[in-house]
Amino acid sequence: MSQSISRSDVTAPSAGRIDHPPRMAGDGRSGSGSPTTSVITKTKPRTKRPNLYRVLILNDDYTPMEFVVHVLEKFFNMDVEAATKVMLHVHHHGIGECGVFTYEIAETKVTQVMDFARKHQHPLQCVMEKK
Ligand code: TYC
Repeated sequence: MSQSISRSDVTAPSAGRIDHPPRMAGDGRSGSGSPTTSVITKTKPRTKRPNLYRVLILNDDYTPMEFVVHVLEKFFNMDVEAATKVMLHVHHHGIGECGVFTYEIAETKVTQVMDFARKHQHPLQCVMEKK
C-alpha cells in the first residue's frame, strides 16, 4: 500500500536556524546572556618553620654521672665523648641542653628520660622550653 508524504511530515534539520552545541557555564556565553568573569588566583608557596623546643636536663646530687651519660647516648644519639661533655656541663652549671626538637619530638624525649630515670630510681629531671 502506497502513501503520499505531505510537506508537513518532513522535519527539516533545524528548520531555518543554525545548529549550536549546548552552551556550557564558564564559556562566557551562559544562559543569562551576560558574559561570566573568570578569576585566576595565585597561591604563593608558603613554607612555615615549626616552633622549636630545647630539651634540658637538670643537675641533682644523687643521679650517678654514668647514668646521665647513658641517658644522653640512649635518647639523644650522642657518642660517649659528647655525652660526657654535656653531663659535666650540667654537673657544673646546673642545667644543660640535650638537643632541639619540634614540640612532639621534644615531649617524647622528656617522657622517655623521665620514665627511664624513675624506673632506675634516680631523681634526674628533664624539661623542655620553647626557643
Ligand atoms: N651531680 C651528679 C653527681 O655528682 C651528676 C649529674 C650530672 C646528675 C648531670 C644529673 O643532669 C645531671 N653524681
